[in-house]
Amino acid sequence: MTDTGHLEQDLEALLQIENFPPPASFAEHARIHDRSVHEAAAADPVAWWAEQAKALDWFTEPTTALDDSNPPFYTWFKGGTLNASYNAVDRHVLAGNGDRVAFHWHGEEGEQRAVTYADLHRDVQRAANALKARGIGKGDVVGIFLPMIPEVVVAMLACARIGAPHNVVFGGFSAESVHERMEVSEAKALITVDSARRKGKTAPVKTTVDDVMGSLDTLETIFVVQHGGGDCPMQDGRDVFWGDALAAADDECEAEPLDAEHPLFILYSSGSTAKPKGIQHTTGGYLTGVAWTHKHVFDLRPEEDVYWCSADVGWITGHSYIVYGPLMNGTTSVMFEGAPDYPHKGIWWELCEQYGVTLFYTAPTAIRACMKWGADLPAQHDLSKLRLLGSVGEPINPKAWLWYHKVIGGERCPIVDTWWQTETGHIMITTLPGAQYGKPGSAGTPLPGVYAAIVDPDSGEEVPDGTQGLLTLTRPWPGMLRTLFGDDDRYVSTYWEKFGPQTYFVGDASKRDADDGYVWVIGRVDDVLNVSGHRMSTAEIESAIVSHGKVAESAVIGQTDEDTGQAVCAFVTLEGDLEGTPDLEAEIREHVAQRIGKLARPKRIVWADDLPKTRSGKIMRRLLKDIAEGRALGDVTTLRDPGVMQQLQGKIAEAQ
Ligand code: 6R9
Repeated sequence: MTDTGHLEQDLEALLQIENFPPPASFAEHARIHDRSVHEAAAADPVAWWAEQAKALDWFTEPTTALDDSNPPFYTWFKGGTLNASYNAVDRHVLAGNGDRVAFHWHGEEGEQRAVTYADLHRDVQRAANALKARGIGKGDVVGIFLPMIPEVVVAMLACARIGAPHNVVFGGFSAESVHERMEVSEAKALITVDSARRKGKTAPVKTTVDDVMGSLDTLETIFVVQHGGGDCPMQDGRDVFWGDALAAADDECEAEPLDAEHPLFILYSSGSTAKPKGIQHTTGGYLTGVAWTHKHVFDLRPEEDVYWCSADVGWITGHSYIVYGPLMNGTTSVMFEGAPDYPHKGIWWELCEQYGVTLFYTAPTAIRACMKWGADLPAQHDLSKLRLLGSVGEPINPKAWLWYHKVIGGERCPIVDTWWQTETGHIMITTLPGAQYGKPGSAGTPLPGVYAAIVDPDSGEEVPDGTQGLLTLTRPWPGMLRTLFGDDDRYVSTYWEKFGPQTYFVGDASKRDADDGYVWVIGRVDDVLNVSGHRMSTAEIESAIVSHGKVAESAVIGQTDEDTGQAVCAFVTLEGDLEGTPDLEAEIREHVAQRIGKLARPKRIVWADDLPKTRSGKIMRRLLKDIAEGRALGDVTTLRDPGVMQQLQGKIAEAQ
């Protein structure tokens, strides 16, 4: 029998196992061995979190842990002042750890840079002074649109040092998305790059940003990091090379003492309307949450471990578990510029071997891609240093969990499946790896200090164990978002109206096992898609499609997809009697890439003469999903014109 045959058989056998207790070799040395931490937190959650806040260096100690007098506008650690960049860098240098590597950066073409805490300390101070020199100060929003290079960390920490909230936009988004996010956040400066490298090709970034940025008068400065090379026109008075600005800047910049509630950053995320939400996080609570979870969920030993989170800094996972969590704890991390399949499909495992990675954190979609590429690629590398694996972004199917466990983890690494959101700031539901078993497909239990309930959508009452309901969080936690940038009303209506100001509405369906309280997160209940662990809004993609001149109407659904979890499938009706053609399909896909970014391009476009609508004119996306996924149709009698469905079914049959 082939090796693949053996592996299939082994995985089938593992599928029979329900629980995977921490391997003895791991549990012996783990930071936490039992559930006593959960119990200690339950005795007084607020006091317990206040205790964890002591892991940070405060300039002034907080006086009140939680102020819940005006729900849902909760505040944490009032009276305290601190600085995120001081906690990320200065205190490690002051403790004599300046020579410790913060990031082993690995470039696409194999370049290597070891960035120490002392390097960060120097560059962050210079960068902070460079920002100040351009009139940027406390409270001014600074946009960051950079690839995975060490400068992105320096830029974020420099903003934090002077109290300028950063607004990072994922490098895969289009220039138009950057423009929109800079406009709505009234950004005063943008830090971007000349060009970005992707799989051996170099794409201009600065020139595309220039094409759309002209009309923004709040934006006074564009800093340009020179990285990918190529032509880079600079506008007099507005544009400055990052390297020149740092070289000209003074190398000392005291970290500004900031109120615990001072906004550290805003990060735009997709919601159920076309307008992205500016999720706003603060300093004291957020840092407490990311520091505790990073240390205990990953069982981190900063002196020994080499940690790698494969996300992009442009997402919340990057903010919390590439930048702030790891740096709070003085971690040595790997940062990789490139894609998982460039220069070859074994590059991740090559890097794990090369840098001696011990803790590895990635997304199910990446694991599924690696499964496809075959177990012989990781087998070519020595992965024996790995001792813990993590997963985030979407539910992990048991088969992928087991493959990860067996092929990457060599059956000796616990897997932490971490459930959380941009809004929650840090991990909320998972297992503490030395204390709880892993159960493939279930994230685990709420962490100490975190409280969840699964409720009936109508009554808001808790559903019995084993029954599907809506996931809610029932107590405030320090890393929670504080509002949506400039839009308190939308903050309240999105998260706190459905079940009242004490119950945070998550937007995910879930169920809980009776015997051990493990939570299974099933997926979104709103019009939010999850493609390769990236959150996107159906409304946002629809409005991009409809803005194409030949399109009359569009409905977007997330079609279940073997590789990416969900894939964007768009039903499109055209203007007049235009006919759908492959060229037009390509045009629409390109149009969406322009408007939002490549990641939002529909994988599939279905030409429709009409869309199924209720009598009140609402598009029935549920029916479209049934059609796209080849299911029998449910009740169509509420439709204004049930004939539409037959026509669509005919189209789908034709295409297959
Ligand atoms: C961190 C992050 C949040 C949504 C969330 C849920 C899904 C994330 C998950 C998971 C099942 C996990 N999600 N982690 N579902 N198991 N371990 O991904 O933030 O981009 O805001 O997405 O992702 O649906 O509500 P974000």
